[in-house]
This record gives sequence, C-alpha cells and structure tokens, in this order.
Amino acid sequence: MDLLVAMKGVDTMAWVSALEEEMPEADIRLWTPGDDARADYVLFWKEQAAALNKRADVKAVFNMGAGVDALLALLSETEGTIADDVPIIRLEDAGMAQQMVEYAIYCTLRFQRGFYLYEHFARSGTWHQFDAHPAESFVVGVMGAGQLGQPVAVALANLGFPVRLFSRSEKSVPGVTTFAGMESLHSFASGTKLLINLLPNTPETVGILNARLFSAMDAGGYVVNLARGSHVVDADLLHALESGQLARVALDVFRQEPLPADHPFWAHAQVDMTPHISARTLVRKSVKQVAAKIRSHQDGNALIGLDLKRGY
Ligand code: OXD
Repeated sequence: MDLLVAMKGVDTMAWVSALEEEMPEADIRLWTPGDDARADYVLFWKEQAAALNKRADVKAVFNMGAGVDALLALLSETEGTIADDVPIIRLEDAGMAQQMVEYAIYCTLRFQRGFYLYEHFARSGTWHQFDAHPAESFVVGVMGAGQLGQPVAVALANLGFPVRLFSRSEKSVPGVTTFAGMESLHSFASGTKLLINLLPNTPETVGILNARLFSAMDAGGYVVNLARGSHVVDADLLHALESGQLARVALDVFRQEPLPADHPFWAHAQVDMTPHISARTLVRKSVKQVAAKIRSHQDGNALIGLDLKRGY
C-alpha cells in the first residue's frame, strides 16, 4: 500500500516517522514536485494541487487539519484534481476538541473575572479590587455546533455559564440553549456577553462577525475567534472596540497569516492574539486515526467522506 504525505508548514519528518511506526506495512513517502507515482491514500495539508493531480489509484484523501476550506477551495479552483468519487476524510477530533475547550475556558475566565485588567494593574503597581461579572449572568454564545463547538459549549455550561449554541441545523445539547439557521442569529446574539466563534468557513459564514452582530450583544462584550480570519470584518471589530461595544477580543486566526506586520491588531491594547495555535493537529493521535480508517477500508468497509456541497 502506497501512502503519500503531501503536507506543508508542518514537521513532515515527524509525520513520516509516526506513520512508519504505526503502519509498518505501508510504503510511505513525502511528496515532492514532479512525483506522480501511484498512491493509495494521500495525507494532505496546504500542499499544491499538483500533489493530488491525476492520481488514478487514490482511494481517499485525508485532510490533516480541522478546517477543510482550503482543500475544498483548491479542488474547486483546479477541476479534475481528484475524481468526484474519491472521499475526502476529515480528522474526527484527534485531540483538537480538548485544546479548543482549554482555549475557550481560558478566555472566558480571563474576560469574566477581568484577569486581563489585573495584569494591567500589576504592571502599573496598582492595588485595585473589583467585582467580577457573576458567571450565572455572563451569557456565552458559541457559534458552530460541530466537533469543536459542541464540546466547548458543554464545558462552559458545566462551569456554570448560561450557554447558547448557534448552528446551521437543529441540534439538541443538554444544558445548552440552541439556535438554528441564519434567521436566528440576531436573537442568538442578543444579550450575549461573549461570543466564541467555531464556525466552518463557508460562503454563508464569511464576514459573520460584523457590526450588526456586535451591536446585538451586551455593551462591553467580548469576542473570541478560533475559526477563520475571514469570519471577521476587521474594520467593524476595531470600531466596536473603539466605541466600547466590545471591551476586548481574543483572536487566534486572521484574514492573512502570518498577520502582516503593519496590521492594527498587533499593537491594539484590547486585542489578545495567538498565531493560529488554538488546536494543533496532534501527530500521534491523528496518525492512529488515519491508520485505523485505512485498515478498516482495506478490510472492505467504506470510507465516508465529506459532503462536498455543504462545504464542511
Ligand atoms: C485548521 C487547523 O484547520 O489548524 O485551522 O487545523
């Protein structure tokens, strides 16, 4: 069995050695430009379309990150890159949900308890005590009810926050109030103190974090974006911070990455930033999952791919 690793921006040697350990039966190779030899399965992340091109033997392509948007865009730009019936397989969690939960809890407590203000006071030598927002009235809205959004919503509800969950289709999550469909977006956001975005990147969700949404929130609110930079209208976010509609935001993703050096977010006193690390793809866990799926496929079971029309 030939396994092709076509991944960019990651430690490819770590992936290859984990694969070799987990799947000694496979012939594993790293893709390099010009390689169009046979491959049964491709592990793909941010490589060129040429890595997939015209591989008649390919039985499945594994998307080695949380978001499938980049791969789907690549496929739609370069028609015929893989046959329509080749399934594209997403990682199921593989340790990402836990990381998202950690990030979301960290930001929620940082904002609700005002820890960021105490950091500021400490640096300026100020002894100043204030009352935090009580958790029971700090309404958190989680956007996206997939493999990442749901665990985040449940974790925050378990901490005693009133949690709402917004998604495209109806969901039922114990202890969480759910809202489905774009028409419910305004009522979902209205009265929230914090919005945490974990939506997929689709034409419907681009620019969803905008002035209209921020103005539905409680004044002095907070936004955490863990999904895609394209979800945010940057100018609206800056304006909402300036006007006081938003008190502070935490951003892990940006329209352009790395964020250009002259972008106003860098120096903004009310913007907490991290460089797209909210949920790293964990090599060992992901490799185990891919190996299990390949083995099951080799045993004659179908591999269920993404619904390409839905886009996530
Ligand atoms: C992503 C990832 O899809 O980093 O953003 O996995």
